[in-house]
Amino acid sequence: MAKKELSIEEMSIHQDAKAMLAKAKNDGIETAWDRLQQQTPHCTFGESGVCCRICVMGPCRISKKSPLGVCGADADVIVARNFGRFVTGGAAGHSDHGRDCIEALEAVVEKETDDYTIADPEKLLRIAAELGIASEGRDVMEVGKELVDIFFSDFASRKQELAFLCRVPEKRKAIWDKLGITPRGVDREIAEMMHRTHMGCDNDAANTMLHSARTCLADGWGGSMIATEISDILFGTPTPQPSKVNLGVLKEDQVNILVHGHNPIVSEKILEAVNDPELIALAKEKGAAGINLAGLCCTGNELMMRKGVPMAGNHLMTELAIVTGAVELIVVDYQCIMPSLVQIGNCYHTKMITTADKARFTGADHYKFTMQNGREQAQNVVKLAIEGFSRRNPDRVDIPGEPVDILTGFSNEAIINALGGSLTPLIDAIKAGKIRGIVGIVGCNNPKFKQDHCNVTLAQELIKKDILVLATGCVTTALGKVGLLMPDGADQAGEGMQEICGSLGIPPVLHVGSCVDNARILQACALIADELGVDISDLPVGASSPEWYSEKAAAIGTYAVASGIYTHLGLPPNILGSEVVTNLAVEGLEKLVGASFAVEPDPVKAAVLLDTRIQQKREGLGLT
Ligand code: SF4
Ligand code: MSK
Repeated sequence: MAKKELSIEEMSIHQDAKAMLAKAKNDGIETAWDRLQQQTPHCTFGESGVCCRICVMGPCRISKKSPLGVCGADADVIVARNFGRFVTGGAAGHSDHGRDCIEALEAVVEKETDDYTIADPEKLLRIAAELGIASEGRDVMEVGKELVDIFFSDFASRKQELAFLCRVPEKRKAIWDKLGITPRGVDREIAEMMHRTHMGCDNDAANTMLHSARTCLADGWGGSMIATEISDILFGTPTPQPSKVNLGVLKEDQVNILVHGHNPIVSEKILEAVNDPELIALAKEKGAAGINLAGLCCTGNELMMRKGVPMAGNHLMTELAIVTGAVELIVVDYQCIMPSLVQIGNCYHTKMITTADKARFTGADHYKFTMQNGREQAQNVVKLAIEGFSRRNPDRVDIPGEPVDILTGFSNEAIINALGGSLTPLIDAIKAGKIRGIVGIVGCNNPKFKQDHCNVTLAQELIKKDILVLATGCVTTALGKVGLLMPDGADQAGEGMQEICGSLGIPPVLHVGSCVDNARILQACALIADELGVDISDLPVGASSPEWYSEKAAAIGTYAVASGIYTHLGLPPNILGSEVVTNLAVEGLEKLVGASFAVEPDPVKAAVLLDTRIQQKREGLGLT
């Protein structure tokens, strides 16, 4: 039986979303919420993870009546294999993004491009020093070449461990060594997972789950961390700066271009092009007042963190942004881009432009960006948007609401800077109980939840309990839209947080970046643990992804847990068909890696779980 149809009120907490959901209905546009309705109820075999499709003796699905697949695999083996491949998809996504960043840095240091340069040479030298590369008296490009080699070799096979494991506290590394999950080459762990989950290989659920952890650690401390650090080197390390969020950032009288995806390599060039005086003049010739660039999802986060570019919306706002009728062009790189954007764009005048050969969409125009043609392609793409302005139908335009102010750009460097040069004031505030702990809220939207209800409620509940929130990914937009990314958002926090935020002039929720930037949170935890001489699992910290949907989010959760961070999920992965795997995820991992998953759809209850954990850890450190 299909689920009862949701009212618009039940779909989202945001006024801009609700206005566009109503407009979509009027305009006859189908959205993710409608398609979820059509897909409901979901297949219970798929949902519980007991459907196996990895060979053609099957597909097999496990039930009471048929408890074994044709080969004899049981539910535990099948669920663990499916979960392993699921998180490996996420680790591969982040890490391949990281590899693209290495290739970009390589092109710069080898002087194979005039279109890109190094924006933060100090950071390059700092990381080189961390990884043991001598730089005194040397040209930064030469040092960069060695850095590129180290990063490339992190993807290979002939290594015992990843380069950035130098950031991992010794106690944590000892745990990984003992369990045999120290991440080696990124590609090696990914390939090994595919091998292990081939028919007839790893048929021990717990063993497969341990390799899932290893693969995800290679993502967090490898692929993602490399992507973050190189993006800072190439485009600048984020510093606090103002920006704006919600669909109100679109401008009725201007050419509107949205950038969507994850990797800033394309969007940084689009940003340059929209500021080109010749292109602005061309837009004016065509009757527009200017060219307006705004972000979606994590490409939006990347540009917002570094350049203050406004954010139009998160995952579930991407379709609704087109429904405004005011968007000429959506330029995408990769990940989290719904194919429906092409179909919805066709119902208005919105064109979708793909830029990466690995992420093409039928019906979209393809403008391949390379390190050599980035500037020229960005100009071409912006010209296309300007042409599109004349096709806009003003009668179909409706831009809802006023944008909300936010403060963005809290990289670890910026946080340390705001604290006066070291983490000591933060640690002192934690010791004094003014900040009782830290939780990273990360990830997505999922139409199975009222959009952003859980993301926002959880953050509000945590800051009330004097728990500092670090936000990445699509959660950021949600929290920004309700005012939590501004210093006066601290009015909603407990007394301790109010005092700290007031004295530092910071919001109660710090925006630390995109999905790959969760690596910044790993590094921050490691720095705090080292400062206190403890393991990450001893810290009063937690992570949460209340409305997650993607393989990448599951990979992030898995590397957080394997790094010793208790992690809440708003809904379970597709593992409930196996008691062994489920128990391992929510209990067994605690004994092995000192942290586990907790699943709780209610954000108020989730805040209590995270708070309880934080209190236990505080007491473990001798704090009240
Ligand atoms: Fe079925 Fe086994 Fe093949 Fe999976 S590997 S499809 S359980 S026979
Ligand atoms: S874009 S993975 S919906 S956060 Fe990074 Fe947003 Fe989640 Fe994609």
